[in-house]
Amino acid sequence: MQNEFYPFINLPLRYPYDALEPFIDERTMMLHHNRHLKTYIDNLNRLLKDNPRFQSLSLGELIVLTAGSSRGDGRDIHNNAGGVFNHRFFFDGLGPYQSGGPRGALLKAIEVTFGTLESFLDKFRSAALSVFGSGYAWLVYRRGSLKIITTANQNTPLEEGYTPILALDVWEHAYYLKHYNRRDDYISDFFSVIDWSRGEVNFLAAN
Ligand code: MN3
Repeated sequence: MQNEFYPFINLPLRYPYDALEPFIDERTMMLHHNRHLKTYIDNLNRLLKDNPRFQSLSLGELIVLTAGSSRGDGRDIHNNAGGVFNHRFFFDGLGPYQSGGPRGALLKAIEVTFGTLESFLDKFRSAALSVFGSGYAWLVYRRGSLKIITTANQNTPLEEGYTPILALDVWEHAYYLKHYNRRDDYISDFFSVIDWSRGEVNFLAAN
């Protein structure tokens, strides 16, 4: 990922806003990237401008260093840096519809951990549905094994020592325009636009 250091900029997506149609609509992608993510980036830059001692830290270092801050700029830096990391990671893992699922080493690891790809997708769906309020479902890797976890709000797997492989944003803004409150339908659409080649790259880098 580029632009890991202050000042942060809202990098363009790897694909046009309408590339995920009809699964994720153009307007949702535009607002999600150009309003929601942009706001986290602007807030983070403003906070770091006021806290120069943090300016030399990478995005990941900022998240880990401020984890557990319950108030003040530390908490705000954590929330906004998490918002930047999580959205970038989520968007980067999507792509135009492809019929293929995971392949190679990642498919093998999924089958070892979850039995079958279908079983993994079922468990991932359940985890994503279980997030109360706002947050994310993740496929993560640590010490040789895969795991499904959820994080609340803009917390990230990084502060828990996990390497993320795949992310799903289940904040309502990610699906409300198309699906209203039906998160389950959105999860089905998400499964159609996972760019598994990105997951494979993340998995190989984590090993
Ligand atoms: Mn979001």
